[in-house]
Amino acid sequence: MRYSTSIKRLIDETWMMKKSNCIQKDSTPRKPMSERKVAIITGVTGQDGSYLSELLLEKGYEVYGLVRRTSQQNLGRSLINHLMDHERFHLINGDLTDQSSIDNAVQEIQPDEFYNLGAQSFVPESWRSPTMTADVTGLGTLRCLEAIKRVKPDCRFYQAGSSEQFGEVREIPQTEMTPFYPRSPYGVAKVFAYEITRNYRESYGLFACTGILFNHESPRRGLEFVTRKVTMTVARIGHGLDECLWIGNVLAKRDWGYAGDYVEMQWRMLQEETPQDFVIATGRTHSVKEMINLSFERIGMSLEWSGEGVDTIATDNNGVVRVRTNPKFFRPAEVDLLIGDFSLAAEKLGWEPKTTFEQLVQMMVDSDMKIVEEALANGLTPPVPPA
Ligand code: NDP
Ligand code: GDR
Repeated sequence: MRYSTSIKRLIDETWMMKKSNCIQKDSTPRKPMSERKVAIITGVTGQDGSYLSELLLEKGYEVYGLVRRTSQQNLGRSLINHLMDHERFHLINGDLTDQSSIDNAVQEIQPDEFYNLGAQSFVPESWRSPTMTADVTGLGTLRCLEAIKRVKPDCRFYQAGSSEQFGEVREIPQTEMTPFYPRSPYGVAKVFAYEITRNYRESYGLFACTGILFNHESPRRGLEFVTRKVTMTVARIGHGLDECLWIGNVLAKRDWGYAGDYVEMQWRMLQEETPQDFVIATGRTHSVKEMINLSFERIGMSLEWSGEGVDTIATDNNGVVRVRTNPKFFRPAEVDLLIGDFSLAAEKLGWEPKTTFEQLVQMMVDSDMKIVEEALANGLTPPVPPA
């Protein structure tokens, strides 16, 4: 059975609002307006944008989130609904494909810091919509830099780079010096964004840098990404709503961290004396299969795996098939062994990841179990990951 997107979002909203009530009350010591830092965040409605907004508000910033105009204003903004009443949180309309809207935002807001988190960020979509991905994820960065160069050249700029830039990796683990070899139109767009950010730093002296972030997940992750797809489906199976998880390549490996730990680094990079690019990662890698095993274990099921490639399945203790493979979730080209070396960030920024992979998976399963439970208790339809 399929449920409408609006109902799914409503459930997410209810859950997020309950979880984040404390943030609505502004307990931050007041600073005079002139001393307050002002930040623009693109991609504010996404996973990282919502966490970064909370962080900057806690630090006393005035935060402006750039959002795309939609005909139904509240749909798609569930991750920031709990911030809407905060007196230092504002939205401004704009689109990364539109230079004027970014120019206008920078002109109007005169930001001290600009975090470019907006992107078409789903890798498989980048094969279906390569031109749009290049426009938003690649050229969008150039448009932000142009606006800053022309209107507010002392504004500090953070670019959301990606481990997908490494793709077919040239060395293991990957550092700030590892050459790029992207394997998807998304990865290619991120390489352009990285290079143009470096180029504007070197050509115009802008304080512009890229965080090359490895996969980071959370209960706010989009349902199409593998971790959240797994944890939400496991929660649905745990409540008897589904029987089985349909998945792609379970041998794929990723260096998975917790988004809450990573946004701190986005901020810290802009507080440095000089702009510099950093790899942010955990230095550990796990397969999709391990991630699935841990998720099922959290609801008391252990899995037995058999078969290979598209014939891979996993059964539970009672012989019920709980995982099946669908070739449509395989990619035209996979990336190799992505493992990030975050020693530069550790040395210069005093950073290390706090949340382990096991804690992350448990946090996500528990959160999705709760979302499903609350939806059912309130007669609502629980979220379904996209098929
Ligand atoms: P999400 O997919 O959750 O969020 C993407 C955001 O970009 C949404 O707010 C979306 O807005 C916005 N957006 C999309 N198209 C446009 C556009 N044309 N104009 C303005 N905004 C747009 O991403 P994450 O929060 O997970 O990631 C944040 C950034 O970090 C992205 O750039 C991503 O590529 C990058 N990254 C993420 C990693 C991860 O593991 N999460 C790892 C490495 C890099 P809307 O709600 O309107 O769709
Ligand atoms: P990724 O994340 O492509 O690394 O990009 P995703 O969670 O989509 O895939 C991770 C790995 O899991 C394998 N996989 C599946 N993936 C999805 N989505 N659905 C499935 O059913 C499935 N089965 C197996 C994939 O093949 C892949 O190997 C994320 C995004 O946040 C990017 O924006 C970011 O830049 C990178 O992380 C770092």
